[in-house]
Amino acid sequence: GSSMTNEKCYLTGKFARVGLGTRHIDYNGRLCMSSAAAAYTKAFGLDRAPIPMTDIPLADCMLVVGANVAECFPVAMQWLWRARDRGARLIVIDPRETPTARTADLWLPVRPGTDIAVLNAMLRQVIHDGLADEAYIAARTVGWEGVRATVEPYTPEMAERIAGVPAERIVAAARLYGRSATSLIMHARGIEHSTHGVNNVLACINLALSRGQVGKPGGGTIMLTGQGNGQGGREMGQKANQLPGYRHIDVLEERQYIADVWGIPEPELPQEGAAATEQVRLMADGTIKSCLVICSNLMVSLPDNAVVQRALQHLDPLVVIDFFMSETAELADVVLPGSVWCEDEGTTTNLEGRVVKINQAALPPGEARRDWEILSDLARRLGRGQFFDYANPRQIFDELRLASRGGVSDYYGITWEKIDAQGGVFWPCPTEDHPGTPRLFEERFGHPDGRAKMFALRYEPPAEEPSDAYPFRLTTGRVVYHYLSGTQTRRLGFLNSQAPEPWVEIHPMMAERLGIRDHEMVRVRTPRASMELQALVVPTIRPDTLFIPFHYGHSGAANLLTNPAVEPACKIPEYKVCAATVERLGAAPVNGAASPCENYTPTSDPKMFPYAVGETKTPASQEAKRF
Ligand SMILES: Nc1nc2c(c(=O)[nH]1)N[C@H]1C(S)=C(S)[C@@H](COP(=O)(O)OP(=O)(O)OC[C@H]3O[C@@H](n4cnc5c(=O)[nH]c(N)nc54)[C@H](O)[C@@H]3O)O[C@H]1N2
Ligand SMILES: Nc1nc2c(c(=O)[nH]1)N[C@H]1C(S)=C(S)[C@@H](COP(=O)(O)OP(=O)(O)OC[C@H]3O[C@@H](n4cnc5c(=O)[nH]c(N)nc54)[C@H](O)[C@@H]3O)O[C@H]1N2
Ligand SMILES: [Mo]
Repeated sequence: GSSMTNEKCYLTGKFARVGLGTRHIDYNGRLCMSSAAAAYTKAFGLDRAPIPMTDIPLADCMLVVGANVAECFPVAMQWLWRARDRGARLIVIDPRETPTARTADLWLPVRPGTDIAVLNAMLRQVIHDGLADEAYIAARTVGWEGVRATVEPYTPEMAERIAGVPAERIVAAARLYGRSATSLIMHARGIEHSTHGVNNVLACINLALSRGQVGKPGGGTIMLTGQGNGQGGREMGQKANQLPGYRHIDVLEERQYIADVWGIPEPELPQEGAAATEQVRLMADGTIKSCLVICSNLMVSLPDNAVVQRALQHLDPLVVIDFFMSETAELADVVLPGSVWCEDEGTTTNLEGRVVKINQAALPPGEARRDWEILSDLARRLGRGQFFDYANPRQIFDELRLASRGGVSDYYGITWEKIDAQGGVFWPCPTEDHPGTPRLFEERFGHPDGRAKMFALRYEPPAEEPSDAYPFRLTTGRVVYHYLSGTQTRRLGFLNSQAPEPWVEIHPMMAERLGIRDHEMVRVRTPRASMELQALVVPTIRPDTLFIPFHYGHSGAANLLTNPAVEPACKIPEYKVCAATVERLGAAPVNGAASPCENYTPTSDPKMFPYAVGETKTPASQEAKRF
């Protein structure tokens, strides 16, 4: 899990490979933003946000793609407000009018799963308006000719047909973005939780590169990283294909380096294992016989829940290390009470790539123990104690510094003292006298030739498209009140009273067509399962789209419904779109009946587009802050 400190993430990877000797270890970032990580590695040769958050106010235009910034990134939101106070323009691409979209100059309510069409059309418009930065493109990128040719057919009208966003709005967005001296694209899970997640992110990067923005203060792209340690968690070697320092598990020299740090012969170091989404299948068919889960609640977070439950019940034993009795712990043979971040010392790496220090504020209560002590003791019982002889987390950190040395994410020059003295240190930081690297790519990108790569991308539909039986597109995600699988927030009085159970958001027009009233119980069905929940009739969602928050367990888990299809390379699930239908409880199923979405053209719907293009809302900060 990436909610753990770097020290714990590092130890988990080492425990699997050295303590247990298994190649099957993976982490929950696979479910989070592994597509963005893959895209940044492909395009830039390095997977980290290129600029710090303090750069955001330098932007003249912010394009937010598939991110609910206000509800999910309140810290980053402060910087967004500062940019707005300076008059920066804001464009939001999201099927829902989120609190951030509500304050935007332009909202593009995209049909879930179709962003590439809009992004390609915006790039085409930038080119046609003569706004592409040819000098930058020639000097700093490769692949431009292919990109230019591929986006040419993506007229605004074609994008409108695919994505359901009016052509004039796409043109307006391209011009607002393209004419700004400094422009910043921020993206999150709305485009990354997709079977085309890698390409979706690459389409954002193409656009930013075409305007010469990447490597410039306040410009380029930022991936809004999820989880407490979403960035550090993917650099420490918890990933099926990766060793600490972002080293590759299939490159001999990199294996040899880590084997030396760990004091084992290289051939003993296991090879690449299965991704989390594949492990489920291997558990179900008996290939994987037992499992240790630390810091993840798979019964809520993995897609197509019924299959996950069957897979976990196959295991002997299933062991869970958690500080709360999660839905996954309920199925376990053994539950070991572990530690919350504030019961331990260590570091995390935030969404900027800044390594920060966490200090212990409390002791683990009762029989609970620190996670690193539990793992070290387990290793001892397995006869591998000599590799896990740590007196405290600082010793683990010092070892991980060494393990990351010379790697892409080089922490070698970072010490706990330096973190305190500098208010955090940005990796790469190769030596103790190096100050760290807040801004990347100012001179060169991470690839050997120093250039960024652009990729020619075509729109391809999501794995599951609406049909007569399932006419809606269902998307899932977050609300401000709950955190991830909800284990930590569903027990907090105020948060729970605000959102005690899940609901489905539906547009008033569709609710009316289906005879559904606000707060009435409905049944949502997908080809996998059905669930009963309250309808929340809201004008802030596309009429052909439904939304369910995923923070709940058991019969309230949105992941009963979701599609287990994954992106072919990085294996991230398609949480953000599948086909669904909704009906009043008690109403007969309407299989085959006329689709409620039929004959509906959102682009000509005044309710969806209450204000005209050009009626911008900037500066809006005072009004906006009231959301
Ligand atoms: N309150 C709260 N904050 C959190 C979390 C939490 O659980 N609760 N979780 C943390 C974690 S781990 C993460 S990963 C982040 C996630 O942060 P976000 O990615 O911002 O959150 P999501 O709700 O998953 O999805 C973002 C938006 O994508 C939109 N969307 C859905 N489908 C599409 C699509 O096809 N295209 C586009 N353009 N948009 C689409 C949704 O309507 C939603 O508004 O938040 C972090 N912060
Ligand atoms: N349908 C749908 N599904 C989704 C998503 C979506 O948008 N839609 N989002 C996906 C995303 S972005 C993410 S990140 C995943 C998250 O999925 P998970 O990682 O499975 O969810 P968490 O709630 O973070 O689970 C962490 C568990 O570990 C415990 N825990 C937290 N910190 C620690 C620690 O330091 N030590 C130990 N031992 N335990 C700890 C918590 O109590 C909790 O039970 O869900 C994914 N699933
Ligand atoms: Mo996440």
